[in-house]
Parts: sequence; structure tokens; C-alpha cells
Amino acid sequence: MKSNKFVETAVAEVLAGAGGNGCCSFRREKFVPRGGPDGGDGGRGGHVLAQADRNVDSLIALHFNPHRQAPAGGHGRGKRQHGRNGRDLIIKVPCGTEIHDEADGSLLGELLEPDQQLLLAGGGKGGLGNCHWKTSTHQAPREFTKGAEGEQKRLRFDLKIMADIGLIGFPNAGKSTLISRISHAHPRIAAYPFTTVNPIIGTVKFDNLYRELRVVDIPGLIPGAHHGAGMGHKFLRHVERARALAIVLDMAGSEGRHPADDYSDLIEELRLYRAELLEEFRTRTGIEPLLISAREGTGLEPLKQAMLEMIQA
Ligand SMILES: Nc1nc2c(ncn2[C@@H]2O[C@H](COP(=O)(O)OP(=O)(O)OP(=O)(O)O)[C@@H](O)[C@H]2O)c(=O)[nH]1
Ligand SMILES: [Mg+2]
Repeated sequence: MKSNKFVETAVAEVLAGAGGNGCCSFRREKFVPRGGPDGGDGGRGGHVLAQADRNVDSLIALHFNPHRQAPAGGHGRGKRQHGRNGRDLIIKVPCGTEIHDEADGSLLGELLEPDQQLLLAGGGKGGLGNCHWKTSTHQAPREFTKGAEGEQKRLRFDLKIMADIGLIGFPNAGKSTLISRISHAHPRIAAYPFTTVNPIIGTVKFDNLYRELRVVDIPGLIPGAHHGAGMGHKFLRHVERARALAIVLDMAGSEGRHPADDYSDLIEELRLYRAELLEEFRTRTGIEPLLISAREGTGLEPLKQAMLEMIQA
């Protein structure tokens, strides 16, 4: 399915392969009347791994195909033959993908560098063949173990684009025009707000310089964006990791706006966006944090008071 939809979050169910069973078998050869146990071990089930890939730029494949299962390990066989290990299943994701366990919200890890891998679900261990039980007094053991189940997890993948510079500005400020002139990106440009609906990355090259810059253009912000007004703040996370932000302002002061007001409104949105993170902390953990700054010396009295109450309780 071909689509240029930009998918930034996907929930997927991953299931690692089960281990192969151990084998119960006895040597059978001509002229060897009672051969000993020779059942081999089962192979390990395939792991499910995520791998960052420079050529993947969205989570769309995972979004449309959210059930991923690695194959089981082979069963052990006679003549002490080990079952083969299940092939590992590798899920390619864009650089900048964070992976959380949906069960408890814990962070499994993030994939930032190309080719970096993360184990998502471990394959089950193979079972043991009956040859392991042979002792001098137990020469024909029939014991063997089955392979273990593979791990199963429900995971949330979140893409935060990795860029050096993030372009921030009001709708129609000219961000897309700028990125189209300094890089090879071809975003849609138009004289109305919210032309850009998905983040766009452009690579800026320099003559005689090996270094490149990755610049990301995101949909325009408006006052109240941190509450979800306009396109909301959901795209701000793509610039969170940028090394620097470039604020694009319409210096002509269109529609009676003064660029200085635009500037302070944008800075205010960025500040409130961080407050939004605090809100998310509250809803996700149910904990009311005590905000302090040890450097500035603010909020320390309530903290001391809370500490005192805890030991008096
Ligand atoms: N005069 C002038 N017009 C510009 C300049 N840059 C962009 N424009 C015009 O401004 C309008 C909006 O440009 P876009 O690049 O689409 O603006 P944007 O910030 O990406 O807008 P959204 O994607 O809606 O947030 C278009 O009509 C552009 O032709 C500039 O440097 N000077
Ligand atoms: Mg745009």
C-alpha cells in the first residue's frame, strides 16, 4: 500500500518464537542392541528486534501491519541433533523512534543511530533432549523438556524526528518556502495557513564542506497550540530533539500583527509546551510533582514540609 501519510505513532503486538522441544530418542544401530539416549535439544525461538534504518521515514508499515511474529525454533532430533534457532525478526523503524511497553508505560529504549538495534521480545529457550538425563543408574531416560514460549508484548512506537534545526513559526510565515530554498525538500507552499500538515525534513548541503544539516519544517503554531489549537502541539515533539530552533517570522507584519508580538507569542507557546509535559506526567503517573529549582532556590519550603509530613505519617 502506497501512501504518503505520515505516521508518527503505531501500536504493535510482537511475539517472539517459541523454543523447539527437546527430543526423546535412543540410538538405533545394527549390532548395538540397546543404544543410549541421543535426543538433541530444541533450538531457540526467533527474537523480535527493532532496528533504526536511515531509509525508513515513517511508522506506516508497522501501522498497517501491527502483528509481528518471529518463527519458532526447530525441535531437537535423534543422533543428538540440535534444532535450528528460529530466525530473528527485524522491524525496521526510522531513526528517532521511541518504544514503550503498553502494559506499564515503561520505556524499552530509543533508536537514534542508524543500524542501532533493540531487543523487543526474546525468543523462548529450546527444550533439553533426553541425553541430558543419562546417569550410570538411569541409562534409558525418557525425560525431555519442551521449549519455552517466546515473549509477547504490546508496544507503542513513537517517532520523534531527528534534526539539527527545527523551524518554528506561525502558519503562513514562510517556513516551507525557506526549507524548499535551502534544501532539496519540496513541501507544498501556499498563501493560506496550515498548508503543511506533516513534518518535512530537508538536508542542507554546503559547498566544500562534508557536513550536512538536517532541517525539519513542522506545521505552523498558533497561540493556544499547547492546548491543541490549530494543529496542536503534537508536532512540537519533532523539534524537541533538534539542536537548535530557528524562529521564522513574517517581518511584513501581515494582518496587522507586529513581528515582535509574533515572536513573544511563539516563545510563550514553547514555554507552555513544557508545562504540557508536566500535565502529561500527572495524568500518566497520578503523581502530583513538587516543582523545585535547587539552583534558583524555589519551591524548597514545600518540599521540606512534604518530607517532614512523610516521616510523621
Ligand atoms: N514576500 C514574501 N513572501 C513569502 C516569503 N516566503 C514565503 N512567502 C509567501 O508566504 C506564503 C506562505 O508560505 P509558506 O512557505 O507556505 O508558509 P508556511 O510557514 O510553511 O505556512 P504553513 O505551512 O501554513 O504553516 C506563500 O504565499 C509564500 O509565497 C518571503 O520571503 N517573502
Ligand atoms: Mg508550511
